[in-house]
Amino acid sequence: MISSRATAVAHPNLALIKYWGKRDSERVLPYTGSLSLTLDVFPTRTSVRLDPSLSQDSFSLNDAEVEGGALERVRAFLDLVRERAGQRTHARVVSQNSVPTGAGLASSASGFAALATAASAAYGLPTDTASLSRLARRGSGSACRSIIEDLAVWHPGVGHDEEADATSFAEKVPGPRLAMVIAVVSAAQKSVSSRIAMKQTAETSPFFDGWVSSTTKDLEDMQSALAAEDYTRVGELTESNALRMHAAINGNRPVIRYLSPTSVALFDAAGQLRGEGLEVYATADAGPNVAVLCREADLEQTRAAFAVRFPELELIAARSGPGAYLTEDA
Ligand code: 2P0
Repeated sequence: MISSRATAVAHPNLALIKYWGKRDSERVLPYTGSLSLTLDVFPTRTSVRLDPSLSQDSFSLNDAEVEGGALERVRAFLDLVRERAGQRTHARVVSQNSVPTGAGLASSASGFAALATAASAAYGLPTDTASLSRLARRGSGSACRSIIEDLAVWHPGVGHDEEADATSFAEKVPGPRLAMVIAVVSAAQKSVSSRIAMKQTAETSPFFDGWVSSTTKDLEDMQSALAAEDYTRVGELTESNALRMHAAINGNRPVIRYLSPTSVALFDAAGQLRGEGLEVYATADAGPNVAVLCREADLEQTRAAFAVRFPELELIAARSGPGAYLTEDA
């Protein structure tokens, strides 16, 4: 049924096997598959209301009107939705996002997952998870994984162009109960966006080919480890894949180095805690914040262990979260 207004909620995800590099920028098709945990913290709530009186889409985020590049990205996304729906009516988009924007905590993932879900319902597009995931991907690659609850694998898609577009989406995979402690090293906007940095890695880093081939293998191994509920192997692959992504990024020109001395100290602390019998593993996205992977049963102990070692840092405990869902209008 077509309703002219819909509201959706989505949560961020953090990748255990990272997405870094697009083989098709227009369709947001990655060089490799990736795999993530959707979290139960920092939801984004977005409503889309069709309004025939509007000559352009408008977008407010956390009660402030958005202009510039972020607005253009939302408009381009809604243009795609309208093209698919055969409609021309513009929309008012109102979003509340509780993740610190640009802090390397994947605000674009929850944002475009919520927008894809609300816009699909408002414009009458299919709302099954595969269709929503394919659509969310066009807004931001990692958003396709936030459509899915818990553990999600994003398939890179088969072939090129339309065939690849149709086959690149995320779906749920089984695995053990996982959780994360996110150490907020800096809540500031990152210096270079993922979108720009990953393009530079593909174009300039001599390590990019190695990143692609080893991540393809890491993803296969990760899916086997998750299916076998082999937590140790899951953790080892998670930490190693993250460091390989940063190694590839460190080969960029002009230079980018996302990890700070505190980030590196957090990786060291994870290794020390493993030595003391608490099995935790570190990962980091395109910024200095570090997420520490643990068994869900160890979440409070993990947070406490990092609070003792890093009393100055904000530590966020996150469990497995839900996929994107439609909700009542606010
Ligand atoms: C990931 N990241 O797998 C990786 C790890 C950051 C580091 O997906 O250009 O915001 O919108 O497709 O999804 C961040 O990239 O990039 C990201 P676009 P996106 O989570």
